[in-house]
Amino acid sequence: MLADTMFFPPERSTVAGSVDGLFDFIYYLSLFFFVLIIGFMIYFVLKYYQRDGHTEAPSPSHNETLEITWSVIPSILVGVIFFFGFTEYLNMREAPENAYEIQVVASKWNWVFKYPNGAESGDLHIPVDRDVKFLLQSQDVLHSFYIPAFRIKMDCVPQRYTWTWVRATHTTGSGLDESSHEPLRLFCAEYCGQQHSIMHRKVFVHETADFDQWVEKAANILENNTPEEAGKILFGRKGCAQCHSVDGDNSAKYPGPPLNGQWGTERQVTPRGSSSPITVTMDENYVRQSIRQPNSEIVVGRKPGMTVFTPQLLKDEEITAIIAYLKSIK
Ligand code: HEC
Ligand SMILES: [Cu+2]
Repeated sequence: MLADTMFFPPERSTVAGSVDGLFDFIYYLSLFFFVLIIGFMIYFVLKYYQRDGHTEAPSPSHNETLEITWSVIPSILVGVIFFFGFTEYLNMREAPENAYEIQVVASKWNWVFKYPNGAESGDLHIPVDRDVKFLLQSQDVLHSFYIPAFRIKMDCVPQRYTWTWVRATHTTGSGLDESSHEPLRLFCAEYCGQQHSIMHRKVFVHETADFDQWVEKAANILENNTPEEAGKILFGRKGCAQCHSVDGDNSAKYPGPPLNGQWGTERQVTPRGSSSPITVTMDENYVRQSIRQPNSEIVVGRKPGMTVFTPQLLKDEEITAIIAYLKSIK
């Protein structure tokens, strides 16, 4: 079909087929009328243009048959589009009962996914062939939760809840090793400020058994791993990796400085409200402050823009684990 070959990734949810069907219907209908109307226009121009020896015919004032035809046919077509669009919209609005519920919290410029057992992740993980409801929230401005392969998109609105749901039809791979998956893409589809373009994440669709195992492990990162390993997982899940490279990549792709090989080194920072930089050392308290109050001191040569990680977003024990990880990366 046209929609999923030209405009979208392959269909991966139960609603994708009808969304694309309606898209294609509207597209081909428009194409048909475009060709028809332009065709008649060209034909009339050639037939009736003003030239020597051609006398102007009086312009017709009224043609009832024609007028009824051009009112009734489009009305029927618009009615058909409305019927299919509206029934599918209603289906997409209301999640089936007993859907698995994932909370989605959008913020500038991060996504957090929270699962019923307390697990949290930065990339989205869902089971295949199961209704999954997303309860959406925003901590600051309008964001929009958009997964093209599922053909779902819904705004995340500050101060209120919105929701959408999906039933994925294909897994993205098997096992818990993320490198054996070909994840789908999730985007923020509402321009939300300076770093809007980093608000994209991966979507993993698991076999049911794999998902159960994943969500169980994810709920207990700190218990099931050494602090260093837990810190590495959190660094990815909490969105740090979107803004900081750990391989020295200092390009504009990453708004924040690279964080490998920094432990114990000195840097120049400008305290808020001051114009003269001071020298600080990357140690435990500096990292903690960089996370809790990123705008209190700005690294010289950088712009403010780091997410403020409140204790709800990142617990104290999690900062400790991230510190262990930062110490370990050379
Ligand atoms: C939205 C992008 C963004 C995210 C997400 C982000 N940071 Fe940052 N970070 C920055 C920017 C930009 C700076 C430099 C400006 C400043 O000093 O605040 C920075 C600075 C830092 C610094 C000081 C670096 C130095 O060389 O002195 C540390 C440490 C740090 N971030 C750690 C983290 C950790 C840990 C996380 C995840 C919990 C994280 N950041 C998430 C953008 C981000
Ligand atoms: Cu956004």
